[in-house]
Amino acid sequence: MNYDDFRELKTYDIHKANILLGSASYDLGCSCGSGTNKAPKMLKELSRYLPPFDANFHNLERVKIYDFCDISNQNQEEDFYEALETQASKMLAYDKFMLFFGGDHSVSVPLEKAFYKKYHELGFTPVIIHIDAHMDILDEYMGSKMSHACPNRRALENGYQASDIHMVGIRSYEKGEVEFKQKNPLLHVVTADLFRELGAKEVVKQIQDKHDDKAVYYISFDIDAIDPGFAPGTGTPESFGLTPLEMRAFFEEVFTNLNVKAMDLVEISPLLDVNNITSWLGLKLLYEIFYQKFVRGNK
Ligand SMILES: [Mn+2]
Repeated sequence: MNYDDFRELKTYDIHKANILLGSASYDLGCSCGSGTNKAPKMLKELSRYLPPFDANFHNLERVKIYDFCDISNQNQEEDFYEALETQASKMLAYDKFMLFFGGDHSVSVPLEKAFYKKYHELGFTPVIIHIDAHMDILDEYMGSKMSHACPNRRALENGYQASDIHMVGIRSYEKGEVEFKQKNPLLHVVTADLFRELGAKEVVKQIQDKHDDKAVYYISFDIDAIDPGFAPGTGTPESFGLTPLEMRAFFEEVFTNLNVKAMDLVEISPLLDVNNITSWLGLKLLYEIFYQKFVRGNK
């Protein structure tokens, strides 16, 4: 018998789900090194081999994933991003955890926009934690405002305040980004080096201290935040990145201390990978998150 995607964690009853999964199979926002449109399919295929446990014996079967949609490349860019925002709004209306597989990082733009609209209207403060080697804050890159180098700039236009965007793992800069950061000092940047100096607990505490209990968090996780030695399958690999263990420790702090409502995992390119280790790492980190968010303290 072949296993289904996510094996024991999969449900076909949306009301039993605690996670709604969307796929944004898109890579036209990439500058160099494409193939991220193949990631959702690869992640789901590999998940068929993953037993329902984290790394420490914890059973994850209370986690139920409902596969909501797969939006793929279409001919016109606007149509794709609009379709994505529409689907995200529908998913968020269920008040469950929204998880999206990208895709290049441009897919976060409509997802974060839908997230902002929903929670701002309800009186919450939507906050982004952008985990990445790059700040992604250029107004445009190679002629495109929807490049994967621009999502945080679009987020600022879509309602987010500079003080509500936290960037973690940063270590590579375009000149325009450095200038923009200097003009917008409220943007919170934790470089990969600063992360190592402070540790996961202190980084999350600093994020938490900037907000009150009305904050709801969107986690945008670019796999290139992790060092390319561990995560080579990505289009813009950057040396001196975080280790998988540092990332896991960060997620443990994030998901046990902050009210996280949505997350994306972007920039994995199966075409550039080695033995699928980058996809595997993304999946394994998600399973650790599943424990922290849905099982721990909920026994
Ligand atoms: Mn990046």
